[in-house]
Amino acid sequence: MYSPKGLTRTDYISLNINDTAAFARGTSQSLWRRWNQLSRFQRNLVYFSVITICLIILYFIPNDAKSSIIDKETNHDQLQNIEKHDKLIEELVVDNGDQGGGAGGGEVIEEPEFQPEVNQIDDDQIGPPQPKPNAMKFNGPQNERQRAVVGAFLHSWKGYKQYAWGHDNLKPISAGHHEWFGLGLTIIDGLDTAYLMGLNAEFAEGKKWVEESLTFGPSKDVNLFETTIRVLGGLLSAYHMSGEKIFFEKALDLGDRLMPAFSTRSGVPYSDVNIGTRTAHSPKWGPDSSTSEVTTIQLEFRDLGRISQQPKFEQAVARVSEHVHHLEKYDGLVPIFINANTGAFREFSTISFGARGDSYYEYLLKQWLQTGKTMDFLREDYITGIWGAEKHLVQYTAANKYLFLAELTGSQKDIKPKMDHLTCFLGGTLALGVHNGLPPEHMKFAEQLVRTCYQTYAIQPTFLAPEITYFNIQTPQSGDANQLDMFVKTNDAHNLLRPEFLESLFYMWYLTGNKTYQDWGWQIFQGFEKYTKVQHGYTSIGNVRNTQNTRPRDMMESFWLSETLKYLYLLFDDSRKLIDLEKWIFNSEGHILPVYDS
Ligand code: DMJ
Repeated sequence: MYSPKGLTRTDYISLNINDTAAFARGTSQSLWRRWNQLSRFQRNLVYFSVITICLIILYFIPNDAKSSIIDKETNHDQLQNIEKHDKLIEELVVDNGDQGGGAGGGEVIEEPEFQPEVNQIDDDQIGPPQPKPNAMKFNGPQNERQRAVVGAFLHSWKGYKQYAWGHDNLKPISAGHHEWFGLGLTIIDGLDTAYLMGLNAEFAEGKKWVEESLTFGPSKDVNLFETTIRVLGGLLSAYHMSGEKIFFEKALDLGDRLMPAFSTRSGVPYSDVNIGTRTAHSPKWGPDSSTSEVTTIQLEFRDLGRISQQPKFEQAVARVSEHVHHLEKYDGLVPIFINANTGAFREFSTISFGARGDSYYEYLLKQWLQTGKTMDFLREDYITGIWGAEKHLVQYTAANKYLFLAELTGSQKDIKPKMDHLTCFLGGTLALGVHNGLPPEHMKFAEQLVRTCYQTYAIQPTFLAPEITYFNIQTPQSGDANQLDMFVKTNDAHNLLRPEFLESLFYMWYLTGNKTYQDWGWQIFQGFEKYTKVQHGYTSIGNVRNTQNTRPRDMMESFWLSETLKYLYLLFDDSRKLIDLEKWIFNSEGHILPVYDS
């Protein structure tokens, strides 16, 4: 019997004679008796009726009321984010209007009405941003050189469209295709370049393919880094430039599917992930991930996290950067392999600003810029890394004092006097840093490195650089006055249509206004036109050292469209205003992402 604490027996008796309570109890007891007397069928009938009535009531509550009950706050944040992004685009459109000249110069951009959508929220996924009111507007080529580059893009696109559409790469000689991940890499890498060049029809073709044919299942094993910089970066860039929602939706789907790569003990991702089955693993060739790969995914995942309002993307990659920040380094320099499970660098692995090391340094600077110069540890690590490079890697040729960055190998950190073409990105990155207030002496470093990289092209009869160059640093005992500064081994004499040096020339031109950089780029473009252009596109070649025997490889890499031709087009932008470097940042594949305040 119920006996409330603190009440006397007398109190209880007086309550017990309350008629209402007795009636209520009596009524409920009799209802219960009647319920027990019902047959099973009758009880089921009652259950069914009650459920049906509830469902009818729910159905007639207005949708708006439902969604505001679900998540008022989330929608508010999301809209704020969209407004901020729109403002950025708006400012850029105004900047481009200043260019004048050419078709459509200074046109007024029409703004479609902003239609916020609600009711797109489920457990894990906040609805994507809405169709954007502003798209960036470009007027197409403004001079002969830009027109020539657009011609190269169209020739490449045409061959790809005809013989390799939807596949990763074009084989421009045999008129076939090459598959790597099966993600239509050339389309996605080419989208924002087409947009930048004002090629609306080509952009629309690519968009249609993304809408109708780009799928990520059922089982696709991909490299996390390559897929992030090319596909995720390409989709995000296309979204920011065109405002077309489909690119955001695909990027969000892909980002989600790449996330299992981060499920390691250390948080350092595995190199490979199956985006269909959502499982991740180390590369087939060994237990470790490449240092540059795990540290060159941050710009893209951060951007995706910001525009989707899903912090998990940014958190995953920020954790990697913080982890690497805390690892012991060699005066800021990092070994090129890192283990995803232990989170430790592989002992005695090579130190290099070339393959597997390069973009670690690039993304330190660019992440700092992307986050409005608020993440100090990235800036510090970048400055320390450059200082380490000057101290340990910078070498000069004996004959003409050409500066280059050597590699350090083995436990003794022996100097290997070779430099990958990949290292030629660094001149542009250094210049970008100086432009943003980093040590002015970095500019001297940039100029010297750019001079050397130019030589790697200029000394070849094809005017195209090899993949790897070796340098003479010893003064010959014989006192040979004709000693060469650099030489190329047979196996390193290929040119894959790579962009790094043109990327640097673009930054040097944009940030200094020195036309020599444009002229150098034009000379190189002539080399590509003469020795890599074939019937259905442009091909990588096996030998830059002999114009009569270039050994075409029948392969057009997707970065030819996303980077090489884009940087050439921007290098020949006489206004130096097409892309505002205060507001946009280029990812490692040449895709364009917005700079945030923090
Ligand atoms: C591109 O995919 C990217 O630039 C990457 O960072 C390095 N390699 C190629 C181009 O050479």
